[in-house]
Amino acid sequence: MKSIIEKIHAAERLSAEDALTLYKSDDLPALSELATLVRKKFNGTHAFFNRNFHLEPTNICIFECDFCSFSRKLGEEGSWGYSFDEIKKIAANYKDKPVTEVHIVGGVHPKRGVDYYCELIKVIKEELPEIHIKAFTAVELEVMFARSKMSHSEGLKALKFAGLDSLPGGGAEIFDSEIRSKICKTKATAETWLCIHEAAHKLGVSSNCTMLYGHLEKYEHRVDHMSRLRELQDRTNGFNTFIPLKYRHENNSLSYLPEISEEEDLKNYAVARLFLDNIPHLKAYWPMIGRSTAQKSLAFGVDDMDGTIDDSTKIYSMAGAEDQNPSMSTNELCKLISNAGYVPIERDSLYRPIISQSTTTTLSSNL
Ligand code: V47
Ligand code: SF4
Repeated sequence: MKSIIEKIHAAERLSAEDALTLYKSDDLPALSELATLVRKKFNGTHAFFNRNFHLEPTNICIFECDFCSFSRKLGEEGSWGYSFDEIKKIAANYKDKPVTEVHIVGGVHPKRGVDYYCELIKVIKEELPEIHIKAFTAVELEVMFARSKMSHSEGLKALKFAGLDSLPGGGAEIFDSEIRSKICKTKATAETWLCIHEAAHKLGVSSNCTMLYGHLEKYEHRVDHMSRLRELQDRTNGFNTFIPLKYRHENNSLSYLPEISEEEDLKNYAVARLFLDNIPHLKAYWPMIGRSTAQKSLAFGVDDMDGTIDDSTKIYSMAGAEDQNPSMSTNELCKLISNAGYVPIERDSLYRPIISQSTTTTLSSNL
């Protein structure tokens, strides 16, 4: 541990072995102190949030990931698929609201190709021309590109032309092929996931990255996963933020696994902050981890709380997350952040601060 602490103080890169040693340590106060040192180098005392909503156009999916509580088969009870008219109405609801981002992910539908998704983007941009569209996991993209007989680069160019602004980080799960084959064996491989994000970065489309943890994987697999992300980031610098996603165990085929403890969640955030020395932000996605742990995570390297959400996502509530109708006002987000000792900053999707009248009012009433 001593040599790792020296490396961190000297801003030297940690090895995979160092990360494993950190994972095996139970010294949470030391991990908190070290991760805070590094988060302050990246982001000072700022902690970010945005005003966003999610759109999950369908939960119909050709895959059967063991950890997924969200997907249904075509025609199965509980499945949904919005028409373009319905999507237009959802977007129109936000016309007078100061949201800056829509996050679009869904099931991998058996029939839809690139043209469909270009049209979907256009429908939203007609209603909300200024909104940042962060859409489609690499898993969805692989299938839609193959269906439209397009290369990764051709498909991404078409979506970018239609108005796609960035990619979310979903679908990465855990890259190790043995564990991946046990929890989501038929969907995009690790290599494909990385290849699609690399192609996006080369086209100037930045993205996020995630890691699903707390299921069958071991610490070694998490370190391998983050090593592959760090290596790609060295080459492209296209990742904005890393989002660890804790496996939630209700209503899916891995429900027999217990969920891991909050201490393990906080440790995971700290190790990620210390190991991923080239990804500027670390996000605690509060609808998945819960508000209380998200707030604590600010002392373990996290600098981003995601956003207001507006009760627009089902992925985590269906998997047993505490918030069954996730939504937070900017006031609540600011309070959560300032009560943890950080300065709340509203950001856009590329982490540029947004200073609006309402943020200034919220900030001054919370500081
Ligand atoms: O890829 C599915 C995860 C992801 C469960 O980019 C589960 O800003 C835990 O990637 N327990 C999709 N996790 C969501 C996602 C995301 C979320 C928030 C922000 C961003 C971003 C991206 O959700 C899937 C999978 O890893 N997931 N089921 C579950 N039972
Ligand atoms: Fe489909 Fe995504 Fe669920 Fe896997 S995680 S079954 S790809 S919706």
